[in-house]
Amino acid sequence: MSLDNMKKYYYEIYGDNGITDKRYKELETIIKIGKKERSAELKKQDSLGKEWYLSEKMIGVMLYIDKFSDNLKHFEEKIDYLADLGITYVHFMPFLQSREGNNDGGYAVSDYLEVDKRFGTTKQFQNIVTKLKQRNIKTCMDFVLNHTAKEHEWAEKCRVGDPEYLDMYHMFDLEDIPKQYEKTLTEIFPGVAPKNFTYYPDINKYVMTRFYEFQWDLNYSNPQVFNKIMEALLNLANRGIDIFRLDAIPYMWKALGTKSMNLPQVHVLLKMMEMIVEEVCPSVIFLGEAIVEPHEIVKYFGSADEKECQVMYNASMMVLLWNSLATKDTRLMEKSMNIDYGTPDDGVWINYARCHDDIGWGFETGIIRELGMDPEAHKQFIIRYMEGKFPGSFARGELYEFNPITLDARNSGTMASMCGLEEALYEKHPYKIEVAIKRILLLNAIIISYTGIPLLYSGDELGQLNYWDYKKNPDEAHDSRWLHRGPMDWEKAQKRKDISSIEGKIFQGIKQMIEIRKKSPLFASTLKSFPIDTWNKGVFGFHKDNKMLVLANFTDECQWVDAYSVNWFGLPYEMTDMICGRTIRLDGKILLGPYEFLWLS
Ligand code: OTU
Repeated sequence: MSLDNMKKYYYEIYGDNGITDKRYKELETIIKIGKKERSAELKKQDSLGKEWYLSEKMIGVMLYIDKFSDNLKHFEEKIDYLADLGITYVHFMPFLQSREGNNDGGYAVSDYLEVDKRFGTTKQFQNIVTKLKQRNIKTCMDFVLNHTAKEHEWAEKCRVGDPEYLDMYHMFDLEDIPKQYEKTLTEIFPGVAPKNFTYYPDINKYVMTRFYEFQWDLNYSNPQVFNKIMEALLNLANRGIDIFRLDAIPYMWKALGTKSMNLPQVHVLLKMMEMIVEEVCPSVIFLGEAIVEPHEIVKYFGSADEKECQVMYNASMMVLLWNSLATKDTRLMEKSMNIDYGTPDDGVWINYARCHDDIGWGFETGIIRELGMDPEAHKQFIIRYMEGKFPGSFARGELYEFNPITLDARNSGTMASMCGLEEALYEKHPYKIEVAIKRILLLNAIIISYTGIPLLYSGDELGQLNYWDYKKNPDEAHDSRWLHRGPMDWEKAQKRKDISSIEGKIFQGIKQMIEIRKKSPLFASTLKSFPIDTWNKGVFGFHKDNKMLVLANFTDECQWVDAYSVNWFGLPYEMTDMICGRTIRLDGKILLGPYEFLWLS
């Protein structure tokens, strides 16, 4: 494959001039070195291509090295635990060298090539990657490419006016341009890090800082930034990384007078990146992190002949799952998930219920109105519900980025606490405990069975509760996302084999579903899911062609589903639940207990 198209794009966005010529030559050298340094073993892996990501065997877990195993050294001892659960890819949260003090959980990288000393050494990481490969577990790393820590060497050189580094960030002498930018930019962390620029009196300059003040936005309109980031990426790829989670991609390109989000140039950058990966390390894939409107998210899969990311986060499904639990009404989920935004056949969704971030309530407001509800009132309801303040709420969470003027907010909390386990344990209420476990398994049942790659958030497989102690840490107290970033409780993990324990019920329940998934091509990402109107708003249903039917009761009461609502998709007359072996006839009525789900084939 040639890189002609990449070159064409490069000159298109950087202009046809002497500087571009120079930078393009540099990039060619970076690519050449990348190819040369790729080991024979990795080249062998490359020869098998990247279709592996479509397999039903893909099951991910995301974890913080320090929270999970203290450090890399101890991580090795924990691989058995992950393998026991059935995990086939591990997403390591940011672990590269990051700044001291608050570093946004590692999202303020100060060196792209070194592992943070807090976690261990680069060599230890290398060893882990090899160990994981031996067990057929893929390695995914967070690649923070929209910004670096202000302590990164590039930023420090830029700060002192080194001409080579001057334009690597968005730095201004006067306030006029920042002011113009502010007119159209939105605030990402309006509470903890308002505004998008920071003034540094020591250098008398304004720097674009869209996230935290210490996260300086890279300037991708400078080809040197693209080159340096590609150099780092290829270097890491050659250490055996299989999946790069590309952080905050919507923000990579900035332009005055725009929201500087999802701009067309971002797509050009990603296409170029993908072309380079195809050339150097074709078995590597990109997982794009773009928590934006669904019609914008799908664009990050790229086009049929020019790919961008192979995998994207299914943020809508995540939000809709929680909405269905809180409202006991699955219509918004069914209708929203039925919208065809044009996901390409080989574009795969990461299906997840919780992750390290907050939950932002992005809904299709048109559908909410169609259902006779007011979108604003509805949002207020869900925010308060997940916080645990709405009367009758089982959830225990916190607000994130609460805006006292608009009352807008997002929510933080662990899966178990937001599914009612925290409240139930506090009340020592056996029935409530059982029901909370059922909710947890229900969410997992959907993310494991719906087309895509299920991604678990470490700790959720044991029903880990909120970590309220984060408030004692001054670097974290202001950011409620730390509520669901507590340390792994290995004592709880010990109980996972005992199915009379809460941990055992959750862990074994999830493990069983993963085992079933991995054995059946019905769960491959090539087989699409289609949500169904079950004529019962409490029950979510979907089918996969005429081969599989899933029914899931999102209420705490028994529900009947009229088989006629689902039996006209060419499904067989008699189907068996893959989980408990129950046989269901698709005539008459199907009874589902509280939060019960059926995987029928
Ligand atoms: C990401 O999230 C990470 O997931 C966060 O943990 C980081 O703090 C952040 O980037 C900065 O590196 O706004 O609320 O559309 O939603 O990039 C989380 C993408 C975020 C953004 C996303 C960002």
